[in-house]
Amino acid sequence: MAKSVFQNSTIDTPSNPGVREITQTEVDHFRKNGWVILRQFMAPSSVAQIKERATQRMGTDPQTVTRLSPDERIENEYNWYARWDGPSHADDWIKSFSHSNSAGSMAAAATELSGSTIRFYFDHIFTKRPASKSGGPTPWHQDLPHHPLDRQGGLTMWTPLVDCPAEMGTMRFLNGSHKAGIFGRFLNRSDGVSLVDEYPDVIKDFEVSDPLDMKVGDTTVHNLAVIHHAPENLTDKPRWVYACQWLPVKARFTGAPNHRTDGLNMPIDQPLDHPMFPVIEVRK
Ligand SMILES: O=C(O)CCC(=O)C(=O)O
Repeated sequence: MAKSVFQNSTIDTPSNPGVREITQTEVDHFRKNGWVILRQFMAPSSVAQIKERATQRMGTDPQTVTRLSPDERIENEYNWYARWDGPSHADDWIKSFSHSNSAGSMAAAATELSGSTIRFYFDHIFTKRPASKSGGPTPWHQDLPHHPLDRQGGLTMWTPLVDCPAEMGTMRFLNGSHKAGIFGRFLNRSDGVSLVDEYPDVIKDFEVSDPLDMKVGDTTVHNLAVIHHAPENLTDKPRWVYACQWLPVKARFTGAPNHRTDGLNMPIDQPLDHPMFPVIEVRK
């Protein structure tokens, strides 16, 4: 069980960040399966803070927003979701939350799960539309091939900002598939081919995790190399999610194109030492 859940539902500062500590059982599940669900990981008040800021920025009928201007909303790049990329770079409260180095914080949990000092890589808020409005499935894929990183060990924390029953499209994982190697790029393919279409044996080799019903405050964490997908959103409401990615500090930049690293002039083959990607050393 969790060492501590929240004593004070208003905790929302970096020194009191509204995230509980994680348990060894959770670490063991993550290392074995490549993913874990952290029940009641975030204080509902923290989730509410993020949701409120997201709604202000993206609207109640959420639209994709850019970093160019704090007010601008644009046509969704992909029909099935709307996104706010990098809220931590635009909103001080979200930054204080995501960059906290307290003993109970996202960074502390990422450090425990990865077994390494970690670097904040990015965060984003995205909503998947109802299937009736094009909110289709996210295809089977691994995250790592989409990033300019030379190694495994990174992880994503995925936190719904609303209660998210399985039919809203919570993720499914192939248990243990983070140890199977790298299969290629399958997100945003124009031919609709997914990893499982091209490598059907993975479904036989690795068990599919059970559907997850998630409540506000629950978070799934997955290794960037685990094979996963999310079914379509079968409800009539948008599925709001806050996701944050963390890297092992030793990961090095390959120079492959990526909108989050393009133009930052980071040297190839070096760690991603840039103010956008700070190393977060957790306070003991
Ligand atoms: O939210 C989704 O539909 C998919 C998210 C995902 O694949 C990820 O965060 O790696």
